[in-house]
Amino acid sequence: MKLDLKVPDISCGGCVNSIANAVKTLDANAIVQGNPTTKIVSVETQASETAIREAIAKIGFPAD
Ligand SMILES: [Cu+2]
Repeated sequence: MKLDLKVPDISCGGCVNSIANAVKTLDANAIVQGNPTTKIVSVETQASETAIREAIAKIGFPAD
């Protein structure tokens, strides 16, 4: 499944890395790409959207 999430609080590559690490605790094979300018984070994963949203909100990056 591929998700495009709008994550307003990302401001740099470090934020994207933090999100990638959180997603990878759910799915080690997930592919995460984020753009600090557009605030769009694309996630390719087998994990559910709900689980992804919870995991990233927990580390301070709630998605719209
Ligand atoms: Cu950052």
